[in-house]
Parts: sequence; structure tokens; C-alpha cells
Amino acid sequence: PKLYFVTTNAGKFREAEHLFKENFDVEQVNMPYPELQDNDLGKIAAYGAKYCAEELKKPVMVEDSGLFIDALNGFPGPYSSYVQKTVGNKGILKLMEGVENRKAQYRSYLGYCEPGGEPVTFEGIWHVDVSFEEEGTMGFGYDPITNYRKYPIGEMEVEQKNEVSHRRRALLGFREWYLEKIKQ
Ligand code: ITT
Ligand code: NA
Repeated sequence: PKLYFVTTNAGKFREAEHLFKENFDVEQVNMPYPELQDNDLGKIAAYGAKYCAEELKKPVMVEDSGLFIDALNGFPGPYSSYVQKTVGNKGILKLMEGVENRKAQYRSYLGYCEPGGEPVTFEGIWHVDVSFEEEGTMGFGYDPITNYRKYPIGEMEVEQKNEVSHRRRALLGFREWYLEKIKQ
């Protein structure tokens, strides 16, 4: 089957393409869509999927994600994209200077919708730590300033990251549901 992944983020798309390559033909639709102002990423993904399905008249997936840092009460969370584009990784490292608690989570919400249908969402959470300096050039976004059990995420190949990430969990949740659905 063919799926359309609406995202402007090439890093996200690359990971999804890798993870799904055995099951689906995934095409990137590089189109921004209105994002609800909400703290609930699941709601943003559901609304975005519905909007894009009606707009494109195709079955679509969207994904809304973010990095939630414990010591910053969940910041940047739903603002992750904006914060990445403004103060960036250096800005986050600055905020984290002298902070001992480095715990954070990446969260991913995959939203899927067909034209005329209701959206469904799938969640994935990945517990990571905020590093003390930038390391690696492999990933995107906050990858260079996060590590998983001391392994710099910025040094992970797509395949390696796809074995453990928040995105893997959300996408595989969707895959299981979808493959079951098309059997019927
Ligand atoms: P689209 O909305 O067009 O898909 P976006 O980059 O704006 O692209 P989001 O609104 O979901 O996507 O923003 C999530 C941000 O969180 C993203 O821009 C990254 O900075 C960060 N992020 C999400 N997943 C990440 C990951 O696996 N590694 C590093 N940073 C990530
Ligand atoms: Na976005």
C-alpha cells in the first residue's frame, strides 16, 4: 500500500521511510499544515492528519514530536520546532548549564486519517538524557545534544536510532493497526 507522510522535516521522513520500507511505499508531501496551539501533541497530530486528508484527498500520516526536559518542566515540548529554529541546541545547553538532572523524553505522535474518516493517533516515548555538549552530526533537531544510555544520539545511524526511538514506537503502533485493518 501507498502512504503519504505530510512533513517538512527530512529527518523525520528518512526515519519513517527506513522503518516502513518492507511494508509500505511512503511518499513525502513537503507541505506545512496549520498546527493547533495545544500542549497535547496527540491532539495536534489528530487535527493535522484530518486537515491534510481532506486537503489532499488521500490517506495521510503526520507526526508531531518534541523533546520534554524534566528540569525545565517539559520545555521545549510542544515548542520544540520553534525553539530549535530560534535559540537552537546552543540555547538549550545554556539553559541546562549547572543543571544536574539531565533527564528528558522524546515524544512522538503519529496521526493517520483517510478522507471523510476520523483521525487515529499512536504514541511513542523515549527516555534519554541531555548531554553537556554537542556530539555527532548524523541526526536532526536535538539529536546532537541528547544521549541514550550515554551513547550520543547524534552519532547513531538511522537504523540504530530506529531500534529504540520514540518514532519507532509510534510508527510501529500504527503499522500493526493498519496491517490488521487492511486484512479485513
Ligand atoms: P513537520 O511539522 O513539518 O513534520 P517539524 O520539524 O516542524 O516538521 P514538529 O512540529 O513535530 O516537526 O517539531 C518537532 C521538533 O522536535 C523537530 O523540529 C525537532 O527539532 C524536534 N525533534 C523531534 N523528533 C526528534 C528526534 O528524533 N531527534 C531530534 N529532534 C527531534
Ligand atoms: Na511543525
